[in-house]
Amino acid sequence: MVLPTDLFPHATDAALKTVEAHQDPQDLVFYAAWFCPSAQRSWITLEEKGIPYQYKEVNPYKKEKHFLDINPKGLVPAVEHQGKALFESLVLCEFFEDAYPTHEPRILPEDPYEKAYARIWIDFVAKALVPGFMRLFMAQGTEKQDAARAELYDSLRTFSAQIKGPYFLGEQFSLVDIVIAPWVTRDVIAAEHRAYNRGDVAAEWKQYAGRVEVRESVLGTKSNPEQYVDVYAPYLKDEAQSEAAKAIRAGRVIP
Ligand SMILES: N[C@@H](CCC(=O)N[C@@H](CS)C(=O)NCC(=O)O)C(=O)O
Repeated sequence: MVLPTDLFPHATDAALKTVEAHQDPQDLVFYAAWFCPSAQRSWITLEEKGIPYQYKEVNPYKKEKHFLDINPKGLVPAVEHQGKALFESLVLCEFFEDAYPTHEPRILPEDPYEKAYARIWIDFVAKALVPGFMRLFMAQGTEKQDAARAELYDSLRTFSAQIKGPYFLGEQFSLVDIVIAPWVTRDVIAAEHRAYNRGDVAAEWKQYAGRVEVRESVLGTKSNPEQYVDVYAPYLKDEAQSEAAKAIRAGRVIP
């Protein structure tokens, strides 16, 4: 078994090219792990907006002191902006929007109602869809896997019923799309190991997922799918020891 501390050390494919293009020192240092779906959200936002950043790869499982000084929770993603630290993927996405107001496109609507509406669905992704995918990955035995898949499909159908198209809010590629994009990128693992099928969820979901996964910022932050296998193998055996996996197992909210 590959221990989390021995994970493949860096991004590959298109994501590696993006990393290589962001090695020069900048005001904004982005600490990420190539395999991390949370980090990919913030990374997609940086790429969408063309914000100058320096990419630094971290293995968050090593809990090195330098990184704990930046994020005491020891989780990626995190940033240092003009020497000050911040973390939490969603907070970072909103920080990029606020701290770089001239960098288009906006990822949240300007209108207060529309913005609040977007946040309702961002919250839904965090509370229903992400734990739903993780529970399906971690479920052992046919009965539990069937139940987890049915629960995820229910949540995905609730989400899909609100997709305006082409993206969730309509023409604007928004933070709602960004928070679910890393899981669209990884749902092939559920397809290969847990009988998940986009088309079985809903035609709207299949079409939407197909559009999100080919967005340039999503492709540009994606590593070779083969490299994700080692990362997810322990989840599929319910042996993962990440903070998120421990929380799912204990029925707690993901940290
Ligand atoms: N709520 C956090 C979650 C971040 C997170 O769980 N990151 C994982 C990698 S995908 C991590 O750093 N794991 C290290 C660990 O669990 O010890 C966020 O959205 O930024």
